[in-house]
Amino acid sequence: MRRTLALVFASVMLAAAAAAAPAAKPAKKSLHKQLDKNGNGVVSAAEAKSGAKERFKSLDKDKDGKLSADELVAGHMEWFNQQDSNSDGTVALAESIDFMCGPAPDKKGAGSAHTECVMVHTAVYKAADENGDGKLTKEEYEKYSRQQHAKVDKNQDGLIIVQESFAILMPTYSKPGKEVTKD
Ligand SMILES: [Ca+2]
Ligand SMILES: [Ca+2]
Ligand SMILES: [Ca+2]
Ligand SMILES: [Ca+2]
Repeated sequence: MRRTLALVFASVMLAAAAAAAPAAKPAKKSLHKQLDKNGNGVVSAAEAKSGAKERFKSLDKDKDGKLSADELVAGHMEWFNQQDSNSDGTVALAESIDFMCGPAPDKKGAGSAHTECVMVHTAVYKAADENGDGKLTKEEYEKYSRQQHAKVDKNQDGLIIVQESFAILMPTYSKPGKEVTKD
């Protein structure tokens, strides 16, 4: 089941990446790079928003227009595997930041956005690393994802793509998203 989900997810990501950048290897591409469609080193509010929408669609496996806790967790577990770059089964803060925010930019003007991303994401990471040992385990990440889902989905019928679920889908980029999801 998991394998199938991973395969479906991978093929969706492949298709998306093929459209944007044919030569890129999507599995190793940081989230930051996936979102930064125009490649200027900054994930704009519009880029974060369209990224969240794409992700929502790809995670909504049963296509009911809502994200169940299981669907969200499956997506986050996919992220977990992509973040664990040294394959030791846990995600260190540095691995997580690499994936979410990309490397520190050399492009002028992208520096402050990167600093902001690192700050926001460090807070997300610390909240998820329940025992605070600097190693995020799959269990901690899953637990955190379910808690976040439950917090927003009070009536337990699944999340729809509104401001609140945007913050859960793209926690690191939820700040720019807040400005633009009220349409
Ligand atoms: Ca950009
Ligand atoms: Ca669904
Ligand atoms: Ca690791
Ligand atoms: Ca931990």
